[in-house]
Amino acid sequence: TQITMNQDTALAKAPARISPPPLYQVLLLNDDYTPMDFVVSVLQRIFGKSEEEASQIMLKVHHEGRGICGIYPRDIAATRVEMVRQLAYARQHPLQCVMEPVP
Ligand code: TYC
Repeated sequence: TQITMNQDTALAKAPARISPPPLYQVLLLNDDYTPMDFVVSVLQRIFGKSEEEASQIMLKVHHEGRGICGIYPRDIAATRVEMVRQLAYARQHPLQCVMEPVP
């Protein structure tokens, strides 16, 4: 009989180790002009927050200067930042939305 080596023996590779996608937090920044109810509606429409949660995040931004709207893979974070900017631009509000890598 003949003994053969196959890929599971001599040529076996280490198992592929895949890493999860890098995550980004999307933040709103405070300003003096954007109406509170507009910020709340953005948090509901773009980030799927309840009115209560949206109000809490808006007030946190209002008092602390910035607040996290959500944490997403890069493309989803970037799309939501663009959507917020588009809504704010259309209504002529100075609302700023940014994304940054989760530490
Ligand atoms: N500071 C704004 C006001 O007093 C409200 C506000 C909250 C603006 C959150 C931006 O990201 C923001 N009307």
